[in-house]
Amino acid sequence: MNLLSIGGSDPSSGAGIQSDVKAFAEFNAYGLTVITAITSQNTSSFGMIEPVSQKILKNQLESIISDFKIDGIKIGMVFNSQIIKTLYHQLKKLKIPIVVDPVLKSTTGGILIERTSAIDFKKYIIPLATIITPNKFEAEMLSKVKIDSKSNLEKSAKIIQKMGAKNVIITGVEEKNNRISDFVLEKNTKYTISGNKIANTNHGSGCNYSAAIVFAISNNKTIRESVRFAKEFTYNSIKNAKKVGKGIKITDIQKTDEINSELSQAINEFVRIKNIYKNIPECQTNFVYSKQKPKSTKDILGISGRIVKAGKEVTVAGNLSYGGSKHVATALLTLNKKFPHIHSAINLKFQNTTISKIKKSKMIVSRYDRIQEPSNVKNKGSTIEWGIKSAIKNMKESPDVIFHKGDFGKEPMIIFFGDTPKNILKKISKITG
Ligand code: PXL
Repeated sequence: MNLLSIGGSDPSSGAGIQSDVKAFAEFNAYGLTVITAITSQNTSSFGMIEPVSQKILKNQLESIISDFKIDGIKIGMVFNSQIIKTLYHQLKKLKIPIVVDPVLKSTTGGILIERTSAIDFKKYIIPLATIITPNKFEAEMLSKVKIDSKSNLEKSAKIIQKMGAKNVIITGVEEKNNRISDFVLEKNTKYTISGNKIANTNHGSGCNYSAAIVFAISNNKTIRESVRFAKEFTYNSIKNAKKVGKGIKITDIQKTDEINSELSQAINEFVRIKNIYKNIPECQTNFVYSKQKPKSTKDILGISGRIVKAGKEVTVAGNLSYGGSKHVATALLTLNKKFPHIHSAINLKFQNTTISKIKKSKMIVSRYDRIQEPSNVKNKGSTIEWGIKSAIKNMKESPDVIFHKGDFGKEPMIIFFGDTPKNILKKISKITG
């Protein structure tokens, strides 16, 4: 996928086209750029702005449009009327989703559009927008409505939609309880999507949001899905913001490592297995995946929370994090010491029918008996470590499954082990399929 960012250059790479190229790369999309203006700024202050000439702007657009299949366009900083009109004439004929991020001011105080160009911005740029993503301040400036109530929020969005934007998302509306929400006005519907707020001043979050929106919408996601995706992406980029310069932090993208993406994919597949709710124990399920040579449970990725069942529905409650699982991660850690190729594990509900299916499919099974647990171990609380050790003591080959039948007040349990989460899913298919 090729995405085009049209906007200003920010030499600190926190915002503008540099930030978009980073975001697009994170989505595995190819980032094209057309520069409207060059800013000089850092994390503390905003310096000069020099818009590019109409000639080179037009030439940049022609070069890119004539060569690449463009899947989506984001328009950020446009600065003046000459740029606005040139963009309009080049873009009006294209049938590509366009996201307009109506940036007016930088966090450090730079004015990103000339005052006298506001009318042209409304006349030429807003009608190009498949989606426009003003923050609360920008929505107030564009609509001239003070957003101090829910009805004024809607009123502001409606006024902007009337200017010609198909869909309006007013971002970053503060709520009570440390929540922050986006108000969405589509053609025939309106709704609010809220999320947790992180209180920190940063450079780049608005750009990340609109970059994520253009990626999602160009990927045929609905507006609602795109908003959810952009919100999550932006939240993570703020959470992971780095103090790179001497001033405010710059948003950064948390790279999802291979372990993370393989485990999340496997978890998504797991919860969709037909009737899998029957295999979720009372104490719920965790699914873990370890780095090479784990030294402690901190090297093992798990759900800080659980895979839970509610009726016949199985969902993930919590996020993936290293050290997120104690119990299943300790079981894996113990097994990995003897069988270093085993890196993944999941616990499921003990059922005699499951055990007989496991035996029938010729998987290697071992067990331990909690009743035999020495009292000094019981008091120290490392039952699982003791259990796994005793189950594998005499084994030459690593087991696919270890189970125990419980103890007074302790739920019986089955744990599957495998090289990778995918390998575990394959083993589970033998008891569910
Ligand atoms: O975040 C808005 C923005 C967009 N584009 C450029 C910027 C900024 C904020 O500083 O500098 C070039």
